Amino acid sequence: MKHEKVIIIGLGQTGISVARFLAQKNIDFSVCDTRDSVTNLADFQAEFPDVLVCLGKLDPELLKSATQLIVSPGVAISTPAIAEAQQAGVEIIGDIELFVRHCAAPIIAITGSNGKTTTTTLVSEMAKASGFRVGMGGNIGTPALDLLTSDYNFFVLELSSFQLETTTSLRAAAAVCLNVSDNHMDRYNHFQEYVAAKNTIYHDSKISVINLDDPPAWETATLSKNKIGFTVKDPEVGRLMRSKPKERLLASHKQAYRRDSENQHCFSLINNQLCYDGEAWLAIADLPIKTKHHCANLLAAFALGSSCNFKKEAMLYVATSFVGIPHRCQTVAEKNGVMWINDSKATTIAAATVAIENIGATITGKIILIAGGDGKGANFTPFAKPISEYCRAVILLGRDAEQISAILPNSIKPIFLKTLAEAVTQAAILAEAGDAVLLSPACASTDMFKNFVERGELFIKYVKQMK
Ligand code: UMA
Repeated sequence: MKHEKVIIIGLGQTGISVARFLAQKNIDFSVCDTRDSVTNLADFQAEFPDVLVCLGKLDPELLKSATQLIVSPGVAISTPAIAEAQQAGVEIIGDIELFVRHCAAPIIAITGSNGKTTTTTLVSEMAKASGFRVGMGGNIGTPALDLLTSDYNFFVLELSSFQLETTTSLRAAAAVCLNVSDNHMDRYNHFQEYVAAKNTIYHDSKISVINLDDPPAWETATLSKNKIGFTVKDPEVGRLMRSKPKERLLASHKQAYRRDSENQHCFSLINNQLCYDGEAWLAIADLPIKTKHHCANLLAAFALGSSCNFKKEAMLYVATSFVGIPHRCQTVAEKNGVMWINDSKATTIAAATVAIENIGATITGKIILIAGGDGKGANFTPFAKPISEYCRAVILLGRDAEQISAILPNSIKPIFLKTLAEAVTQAAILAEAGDAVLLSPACASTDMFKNFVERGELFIKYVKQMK
């Protein structure tokens, strides 16, 4: 038998959580990172003085000598040295796979191109309000393995497509893929490959929660026996659940709800009320955030919570008191009749589009948009529509500024600037009473900032400094 040899790939947050976990289990490991230098190397070596760390190009022979590679989400498993090792029989997993192999409590798993952080937070708050001890983590920030040190009733995990690619045994108690739109096209050959990665969240899940408005997001879920759908577009679906329980949801959603399913229900919007199988739970008027996009996240959270026996009153309490999370359409200031909104977390065109449409529809004036950064290979063409509908001016920053400028309508002349501070100053000059200045970059931040949090915090700082 080959002696166990584990190599961790990546020395970011994930790699360190894996290292700590393995050390605790007395399992030997070494670490590789494809970068020539990593900022936390000294700290890592102080904590793990005996561990071999290799930086720079991955050595295929070294990887092939391992029995298992634990690959961080930021590293593609299609990287030639990793793919070669896999072909040679080395097991390739990620931190989430390691987590599920060692976790005893049920997992609520959430993915999607947009809304996953909000929904994960909502579900976690609903679990707490229902009296459960809950560990929240994954892509949302706390690496999943760091949660295993405490005793929880539930784990609520936000999972990225990268994390799902290296996870085969998830078996969630309840799972949802909220939606799928063009994202991370620098990591995938085509959209379908990205959709497939997202949909693996449903494999062997006990209950699959399905967005009936977004067919790519429910492809694999149709195989599950127990399903709860949600829709903000089709009130008929909700009504049907009440009136014809035996023939629930046929017609338009035939594929999502197979007739042989054992258990199928639906959360929907009917006459501005959030409903369960056609019965009103809550009015939109009672929510602090009233956008359709937020309602969709709430309906998904209700569906996940209901499938895990959360208390209805607890879920309603969280829904009516939730005011949003930082860096997501966060109102930072109102000055001279102009709203200043920080949506730094919008790293995709779809997320920025939702923000532009939601905000554009509620203000009397127009939007001054600050966008740009690392577009991750996305095609910006669909970004033209929301911009031409709702924006007065577009200020562009970062690596892919030129690419965004290429899709702008003729009526909008792009303003290219070098720093976020300059962008805020320029936006203040352009904005008129009734307008909103919106930082919603549609791009990742890493070409100019440490992360989207730093980008958002700097935006807030510059706005607050303005007279
Ligand atoms: N990197 C290399 N070579 C390596 C290792 C990493 O170049 O050998 C680069 C990556 O390409 C990336 C950066 O280093 O640019 C960080 O990658 P990582 O895998 O080390 O990241 P972690 O620090 O472990 O953070 C990861 C998630 N990051 C990514 O998936 C890129 C974090 O999600 C997550 O919070 C954390 O694990 C804990 O689970 C962030 C993210 O941007 C928020 N996620 C993407 C998204 O939401 O769109 C998927």
